[in-house]
This record gives sequence, structure tokens and C-alpha cells, in this order.
Amino acid sequence: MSSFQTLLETSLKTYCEERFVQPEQLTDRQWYQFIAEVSQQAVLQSFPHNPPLVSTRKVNYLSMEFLIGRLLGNNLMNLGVYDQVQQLLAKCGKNLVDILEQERDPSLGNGGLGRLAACYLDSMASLSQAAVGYGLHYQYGLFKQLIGYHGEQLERGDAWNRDFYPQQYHRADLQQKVGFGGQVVHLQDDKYQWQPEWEIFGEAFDLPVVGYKGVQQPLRLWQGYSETDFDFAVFNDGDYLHAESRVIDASKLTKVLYPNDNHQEGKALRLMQQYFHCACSIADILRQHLAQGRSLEQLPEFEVIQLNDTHPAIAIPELMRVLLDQYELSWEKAWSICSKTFAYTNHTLLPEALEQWDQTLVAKLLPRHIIIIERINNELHHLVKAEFNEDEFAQAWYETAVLMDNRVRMANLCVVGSFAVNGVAQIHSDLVVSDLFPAYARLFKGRFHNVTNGVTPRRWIRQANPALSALLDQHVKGDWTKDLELLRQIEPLAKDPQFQRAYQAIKQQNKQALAQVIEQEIGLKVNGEAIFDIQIKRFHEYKRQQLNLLNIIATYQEIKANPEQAVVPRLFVFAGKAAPGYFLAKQIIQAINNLAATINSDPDMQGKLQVAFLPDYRVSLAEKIIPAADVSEQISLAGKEASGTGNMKLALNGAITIGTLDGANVEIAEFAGEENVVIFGHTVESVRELRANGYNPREYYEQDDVLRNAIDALTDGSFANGDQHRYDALVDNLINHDPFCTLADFASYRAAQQEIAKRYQNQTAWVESAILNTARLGAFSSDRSIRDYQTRIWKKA
Ligand code: C3B
Repeated sequence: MSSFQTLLETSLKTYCEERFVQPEQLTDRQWYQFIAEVSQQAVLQSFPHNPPLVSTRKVNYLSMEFLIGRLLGNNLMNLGVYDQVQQLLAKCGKNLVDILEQERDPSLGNGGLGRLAACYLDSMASLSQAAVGYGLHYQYGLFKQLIGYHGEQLERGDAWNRDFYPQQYHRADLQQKVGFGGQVVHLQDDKYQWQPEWEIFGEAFDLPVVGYKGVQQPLRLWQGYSETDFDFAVFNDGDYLHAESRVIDASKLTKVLYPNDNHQEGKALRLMQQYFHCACSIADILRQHLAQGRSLEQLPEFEVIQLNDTHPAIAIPELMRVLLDQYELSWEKAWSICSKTFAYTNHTLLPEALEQWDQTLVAKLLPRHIIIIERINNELHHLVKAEFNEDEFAQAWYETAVLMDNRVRMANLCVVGSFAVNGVAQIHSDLVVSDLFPAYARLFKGRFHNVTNGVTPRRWIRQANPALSALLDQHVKGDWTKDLELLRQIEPLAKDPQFQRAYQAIKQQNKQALAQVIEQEIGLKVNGEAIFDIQIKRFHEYKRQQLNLLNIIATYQEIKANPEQAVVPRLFVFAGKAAPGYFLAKQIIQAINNLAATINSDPDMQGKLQVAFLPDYRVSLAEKIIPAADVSEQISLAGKEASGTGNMKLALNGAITIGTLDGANVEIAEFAGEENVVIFGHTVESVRELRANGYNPREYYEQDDVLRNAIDALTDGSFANGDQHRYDALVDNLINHDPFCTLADFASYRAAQQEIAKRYQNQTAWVESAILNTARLGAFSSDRSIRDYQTRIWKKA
């Protein structure tokens, strides 16, 4: 008997004896708790067998978000004990999948950025890359989404770990102290002393990340607490105060995750969260580094601090502060260490997401840091002066300055303070250089890189799609779970009728399972024969759910007008949240729900067209939707989606992408083969041209009857219980502004959708394409991304 089997059986005996019950009498919740405890013991016991770590630097991954999803199932699988636990449960009449449903998703992230961080933790642990994830232990994660009576989004708090979350350890030994406000005394020359106004304690909670047959490493999350409150009254000269209460309970610092994705709100409390996160993490990194008998000068040799977007940018002046004030290094020495330690990943070009903080606010909250930032800015000024001639200087400085117009530009701070900067898909990395940071690219040659995002095959294939995994196990030699490129072996089977049938049967079975979820969640019985057309992601104008919406309206109108015409049945599935303050995105959600209500109850649509909006999109729901997708909607305006990662998960699970040439779609099309995706719409270049010629969406509205009729249906009360004004803001925005060129891409999108319907009718060719998507997209494993980081960025300094 394996040692795990022994552990499992003896622990069960004890667990039951303590509760005076037989195993058969345990509740699902008790089973969950029991398995969580045993898996922890298993993790601890296998710890001494950790494989040796690779020889790159240790990675300290700083991120304000980690959207890890449920841990237990994943950990059992990565430990290699999933089947044993399942068998034990089966003996007691229980199903492991049901028990795992007991776990709540820790929703410590908004969307792609946070989920990417989670995939990277999994891959680093699986590849034995030494790493610690540093984040915040929000009491409330991202809100829970409900859909109200009128189809509108409602938000509820999500206290994810309040009563029951057994997978975390309070690390009382790792407490930190973080200062805010106060004054700085200038002692002499470079010497300053910061006397903060308040101090907050940071407590650490570790969540174990178990790699696939790999190491266990912590995700370390900081939570604030203090005996005293802040008095915001001392800040009473800033505009930013108006929206905030004057006194904030310090323990509320990490109470809630800001629910914005790709958008900065500029609230003081958010800046405090960012600093708190960075100060605790930097102190912890230095503590561990020095505890190993290493010197400060050796920091870049052994550690890298990877900044996940600009949210942890303040870590740069914080490390400087510690080196200068605490360890009394010279500016030159401190900067030399610092600028070889940080690396920055840019995840967006959207101007509203590029963080800039009010300089006055930064000076009030972090008076020492602003002095350091000013010095960084001054040094940069010399560099820019030296590189650019007189004619070029003004423009170059305008682009590169860290301080400008009383703003602290965090992306610029990151570029200056890092030894490497990367974008997250090739097209995005190119735009980072050409559009966002051209002057920097000239100033800091060799600093800019690309690392295309990836997704972990453990969660997104092995765990989410067990049937497909079993088929792959049968036909692929070697362990594809840790080397996804091995999936190439099934390429020759794409035309094999027997393999096609097996692959198709799995998709059908997954569609049935999703149909059940849809019925449970929203009471809609769906046509399992329809094309399952899926758009799952945050709601944002640039992601253009409104384009999908308009096409559905047009399709509805077409079927209404031609009731006899044959239709390829289609089920449109949406899921995603909108930021609570993002009015237009919420209108789009509401319009989809109202459209769904009309279409789903119209007898003329029976068996032809259905729309399902699944509330409360989260990792565990994504795991149920993705394996069932036939079509993957990746329809952002070209140049706006940095990469996307849902596109990779869906394609690997055999969905055909309908997409623009944006983000990683470009690479997906290259790998899958252009004939196995459907590309439409303007390109980055043609969008530029469109705008240069003065884009006027109204012209499209006036000239395209199909488009006009679709938009008009939003103002005639058809999808609003007769209310003709419900979507005024949305419609006005589309016809008169349309910042994401929805109208310009409508005709081409509609043609692409017709192409999808046509292709679907030839099932043999469709399945072949789907198989080729699975076979050829192994490069989108996050293991490949991590290897790219290792060779391009994290190599020894
Ligand atoms: C997202 C981008 O919008 C996605 O294109 C990208 O795939 C992921 O990051 C991961 O790189 N992103 C986000 O979720 N939140 C931000 N603030 C910025 C980017």
C-alpha cells in the first residue's frame, strides 16, 4: 500500500472517531474538510522530496491580484493522488467532483491579469522555478454578481474565507510594519529620515501552490491590521478626499479588492493598498535574502522582482528607501542593485488603465518616496538630454518623464527602474515599443522583450476536461500535461474518422453537461445540437460584447422576417462581470439579458436561436463552460486586447476562434493555421487609417440597413419591456462616438458569423479543425511562457 493510501485510511479513521460517526455519515462539507487536511499532510510529507530548483534567480512575483480558483482538486491532481481519493469516496457512496464543489473560489482578482498570475504560479512550481507569489489577503474578493428583475447586474460582497477556508496558514512569524504619512527630516546630503504618521501591521497568510509533480511554494498574502485608526482629516486639502470617509479603520486597508479591470480609479485607499503590498513584500524578500548569509549587493544575482503591471510599481522607490535609509547605501550603489532586480510586465495600452497618481497625494502619503521619485526623475532628465538632440528633446521628455503635470506616471517609473520590460503577446510587445514607449526604446536598447502569455494545461485541460484528457492520454506518448507540445502527435489523427468520432462525442458530452448547468442556473433548457457560441470575459467596451449583441439582434430580426428559411441553430452564451461604476458595460449586460428573455420565449426561435447569460463568472464556472464551446468569441478592436488568455483555453479545448487580429489571436491563427480560425475586422493599421480619415460611426448606421435595424431595436422598447430610453446612453455612444469602432466592424463580423454557420454544417471538416486547434496550440502552455521568462529575463544577472 502506498504511503498516501495509509495516510488516507488512518486519517479517515481518526477523523470519524473524533466525531463519533461512520464514514458513510459524513456530510459533504466534512468530507471536503477531511480531504483538505489530508492533502495538506501529503504536501508536507512530500516536501523533503522536492526536486532541485533550477538555476535562474528566485522569482518574487508581485501582483495585486491572484485569481487562483479552487485549490483542492488541483492540488490532489498535482500530488498524483486524485484517483486514490476518488476511489475511497466511491466506496463510501460519494463522488469527489461533488465534494470539490464545496470549496469557494477565492476571488482575489478581476480577470485576465489575476488569472495569468495564478497560471504562472502553477507553472513555476511545476518547473521547479523557485518562486514566491506576493499579494493581498482581501477580506472581500471580487463581488458576486446577480442578475436583477430587469436584467441588470447587482453586486453582493464575497467574504470568500469567512467561515470555511481550510487551505491557508497564518504566518504569525512574518509580521511587518508599514508607515504612512508624516514628515521627512533632511539630515545631510543624501541622508533623510522618514517619521511616519501612522503604522499598520501586515500579517501574512500562505496558500500552498502545489506544482505538477513539482515543488510546493507559497502564495503569500498580506492583510492589514492596527490598533488605531487613520485620521484622514490631516489630508483635508485634496480632492481625492471627497469620496472617502475621513477616518478609515486601518484593518479595513485590505478589506476589499478594487473591482476595476483595465481602469484606474485613483482612490487614496488603493494607493495605500499598493504601498502596503509592496512594503511588506520587499521587507520579506530582503529578510529571506539576508538570512541566507548573502549581501545586499548580491540581491540581483539571486532574486528578481517581477512587477505584474504597474500596480506594484511603488516597490521600486520602496527598495531604494530601504537601501538608502535603513542600510545607508549610497544612491549609486542602491540604484545599481535596484535597477538590476526589477522586471516589469506591461499588460495594457489603454490610457485609462495606465496608472498615474496625483503627485500631491503621493507626497502626503509617502513623503520619503516622492523625494526618491524626484531624484529618479532628475537622473532620467540627464539621460534623455544626453541621448536626444535639441529638436527631439521636448517630445522625448514628454514621453519619458516620471513626473509630469503633478502626476506620477507609474509605467514610466517601472520602465526606468527595471532591467527588462515585456509585453504579453507579440503584437502587443511591438506596440509597446512603437506606440507607448518609442523614446524609451531608443534610450534603453535591449530592455524591451516579448513573452506571450500562456495557460496551465493542468487546470484548463486535465482538470476541466477529463474526457478529452483521457482521449489524449490514449493517443499521446509521454506526459502532455507537462509538455504540451506533445499534443502535436494527434495532428495526423485529425482526419481519422474514428478519432474524429471520439473527439466529437466528448464535445457533445461536455455540451450536455453545460446544458445542465445552464438549466440549473437560469432555468433555460437549451438545444444541445446548436452551435455553442461562447463569449466569457469581463464586460468592457473594448472587448465589444456589444458587437456580438448587435449581430444577435440582426439574426433574430432575420429569422423573424424569414420564418421558413433554414437556420443553423445557435446558442450564444455570455458570462462576465462589469465594474460596478462602469455604466455602459452594465447597460450591455442588461441589454443581453433582456434580449435573451425575448428570444428565449419567442416560439419562432424554437430550436434556432437561444441566448444564455450565466451570472457570476468565476474560475470554477469557466471550467464548466470552456470544454463545451464550439465557437470562441475574441472580438476586441485590434490593438486593444494585450493578449487574452481565454482565447487559448477555448482553442485548446477545441473551440474555433472567431476573432480580430488582436493580442494572442494573431499567434493562435499562426499556430492553428488560418483555415482553422475565422478572422475578421479592421487591423491595427486599418484602424489607424480609419481614424486618420475621421471615423464617423453614423455613416455606417445610415448606410447599413441591417445594422440600423439592429440598433433601432434598442430604442423601440423591444428589449426593455416597452421602455424606449433604457439604452439611450449605449445607443448614443455607438452612433455618435463608438470609440472601439463597433460599427466599422459590424458587416465583417456578420459575414464571419455566417462563415461559421456554413463551416459547422460540414461536421467532418469542423471536427478536423477543432482537433487541429488542440494539436497545434501546445505553445500556449504557461510552462512555455515561464521558460521564455527564464531564458529572456530571469537568467542570472
Ligand atoms: C489583462 C489584459 O487585458 C489581457 O489582454 C491579458 O491577457 C491579461 O491582462 C494578462 O496579460 N489585463 C487585466 O486583466 N487587467 C489590467 N489592469 C490590465 C490588463
